[in-house]
Amino acid sequence: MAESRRRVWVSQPLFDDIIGRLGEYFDVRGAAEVQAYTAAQIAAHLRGSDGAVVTLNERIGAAEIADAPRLKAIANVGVGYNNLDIPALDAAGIVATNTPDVLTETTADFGFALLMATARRITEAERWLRDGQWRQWSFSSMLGVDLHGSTLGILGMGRIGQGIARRAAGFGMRVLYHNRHRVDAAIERECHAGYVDFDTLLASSDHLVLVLPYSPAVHHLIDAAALAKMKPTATLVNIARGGLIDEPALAQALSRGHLAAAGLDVYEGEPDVRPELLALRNVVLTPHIASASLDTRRGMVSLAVDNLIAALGEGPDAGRPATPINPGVLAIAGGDRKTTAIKR
Ligand code: 8YV
Repeated sequence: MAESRRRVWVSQPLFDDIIGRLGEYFDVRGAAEVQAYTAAQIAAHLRGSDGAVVTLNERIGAAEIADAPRLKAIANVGVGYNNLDIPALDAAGIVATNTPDVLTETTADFGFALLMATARRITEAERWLRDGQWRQWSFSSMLGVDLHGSTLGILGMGRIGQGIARRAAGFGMRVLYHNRHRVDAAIERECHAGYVDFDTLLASSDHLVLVLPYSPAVHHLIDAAALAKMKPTATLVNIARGGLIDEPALAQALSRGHLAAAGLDVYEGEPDVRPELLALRNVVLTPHIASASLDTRRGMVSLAVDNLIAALGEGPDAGRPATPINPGVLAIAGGDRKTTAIKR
């Protein structure tokens, strides 16, 4: 009897033509519509699957994989992977991959767009106009903060942070950054960026952009104490993860004039946005769209699909997914589950 094909679960509708490539190797179970899964539903889907393509909304940890003995690879469509419990996946011998690089420039573009919208009050001004409040032009209405000649602070100097720094040079901004590790001198030179400690970054930035990966170690890094160290004229932009900011503390700082404005693309409880943020006029709010250009979202799905095919030991790169998060799992030899990521 012919061996049955291995099964792959695709958690959300992505791009059918790209996802279709999985069908060459696997039996693909996909979602026809956008889904908000419970943990139990995710576990049920993983239970019968050999591989999965997931997005940031699907949280996969020890509980979800405990009951998924067939699962060997998870391809995350996104560069951030705080939705995945990597130690638990490591322990289970499951390969995880993400989608870096393909989204760097698009996300840096958006970070800059959100920064400009925030500093120059673009969405607030549009709301005001649409509300019919523009009855007479006024010299002193909608006064914003300049980008040119100002100091841009970048928290997290990875690929996207560097992309934002390169853009800032064209705007005549002085760039400071803080990162877990100081980056190479060659990158600092290319980005015209100077390394400072966290408190100096907070105190010196006219505009501060958050681009660091989220982990419990940096939960609410931007809390009331950090906000108090910022200039009252400063703007804050977050395109990383909502959990980096203590949102009630931010809302309070914005409403009391301790910070000029904020631009947020990510939220701790997304898709729910706190009412106190929705009520403020000096916040630009976007629904987690920093990587959302058609080409880039297609590129992300394509990389995730290629990663999954390779991680499950098929295709031209069998056993060698391009962007593994936990490459150690691929390297492990011996033991049945751990070796099945390599071509059977
Ligand atoms: C994605 C993101 O849209 O890559 C990331 O980390 O936050 C976004 O670019 C998201 O992850 C989709 O799953």
